[in-house]
Amino acid sequence: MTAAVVRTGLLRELIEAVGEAHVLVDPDLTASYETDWTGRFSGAARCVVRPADTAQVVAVVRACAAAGQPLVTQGGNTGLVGGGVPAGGEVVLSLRRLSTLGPVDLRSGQVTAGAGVPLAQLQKHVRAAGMDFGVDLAARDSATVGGLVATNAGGIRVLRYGSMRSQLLGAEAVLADGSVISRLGGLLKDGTGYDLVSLLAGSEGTLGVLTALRLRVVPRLPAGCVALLAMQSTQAAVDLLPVLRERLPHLAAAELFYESGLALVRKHAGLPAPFSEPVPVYLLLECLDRTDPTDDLLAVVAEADGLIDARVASDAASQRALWAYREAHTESINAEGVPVKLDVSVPVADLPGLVDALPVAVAEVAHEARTILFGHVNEGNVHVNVLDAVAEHEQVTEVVLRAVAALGGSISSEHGVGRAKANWLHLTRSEPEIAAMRAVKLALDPRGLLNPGVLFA
Ligand code: 2HG
Ligand code: ZN
Repeated sequence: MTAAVVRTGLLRELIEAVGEAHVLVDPDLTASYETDWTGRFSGAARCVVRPADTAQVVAVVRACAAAGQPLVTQGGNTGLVGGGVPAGGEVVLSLRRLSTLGPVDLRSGQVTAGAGVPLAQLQKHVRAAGMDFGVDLAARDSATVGGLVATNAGGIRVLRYGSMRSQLLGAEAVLADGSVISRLGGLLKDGTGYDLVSLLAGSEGTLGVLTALRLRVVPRLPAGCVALLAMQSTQAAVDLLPVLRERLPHLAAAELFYESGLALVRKHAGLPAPFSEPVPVYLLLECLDRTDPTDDLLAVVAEADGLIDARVASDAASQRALWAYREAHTESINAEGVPVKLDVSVPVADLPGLVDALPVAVAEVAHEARTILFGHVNEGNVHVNVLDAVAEHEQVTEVVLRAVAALGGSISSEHGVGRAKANWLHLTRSEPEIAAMRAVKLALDPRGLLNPGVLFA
């Protein structure tokens, strides 16, 4: 720490709040907090503060409020919309040290987790108690529970258990003035006024700092089966959904990807081709149950219209091998270059049309661009990753999000709005809706100190 830095009053107060070792100002130490996972968003932090508990978060928020100092809250820094890194000059409030895990309460089917607990650690903890957690996603080792709630993350099990908000039964949060809301009792019924906990889910750090979460756990389903289907078209994959819903009550995931993404996954993760020939569409299905669901899944696969080929895996290692084709997409794309990432959803009937239209629309505004699509088919959720187009990111964002809005879709399905899409919020939220959201923001954070520039431009 330099003498010039020590002189300012705020830094002295932050050091008093969390200890000198946890106020980082050395650029070598702050760097990993200042750039997002994709490498697209970055800004210099005034400093990085690492509180150990809620009382320390309160002290940090109070000190920043007194100094009029903006804050950016950060969990595992796996966000994809620039919502957890500074734009320049903010204090980064890293919550990774809030890593307490309470006992799994089997009577209520609930657990309390600190905001900084990584998803994989929560899963391990809950599974050790014979239960499971309803949300899973590829960034599980780093993504923290607080960040997942703040962005209302979805992932690969939404069709079975819903998004993060659906797992949330209570929360503790520090508001912009340093006051604390604590609703961790896990009441399943509570009709006393506004649902503040639910409001904080998906608020992207703009309304308060989530410090602990009360979460639902789900039964552990030990018997699984995974199938990778080579399909003739996206339409054929979408047309299969009613059959899956009717005949596979144990369906836990339905994921879509294409040759363009698979080629990058094979190149960067070194995986063999899943089938003898490239095919138009890959559909990955997973069933989870108490007893082996393989026969049911096989029967559905055998009769699927539009099927070219299929691989079915019942043992854990072969299941992981099939999942790798889907889960390695994000890292493989980033290994190729910094992508423009747009996470969108449309009514599922419109998904095939969107998938056909997007690469054409993107090519018109970014001639060298490579558009890679993949996603969660049941929710009509497509991850649009555009490589070689960072210079044209505005135009690319504009054409993609307008196409989605024209179909009545959402410009942010599960990653949040962040800084990346704040300028386009009006495309799928009406003026009265945005006015209501701004009114809430103004009431809870009148000086705009929490995650400025996130959600609202
Ligand atoms: C996924 O589904 C994540 O794997 C990341 O939501 C998507 O990298 C992406 O665009
Ligand atoms: Zn996703």
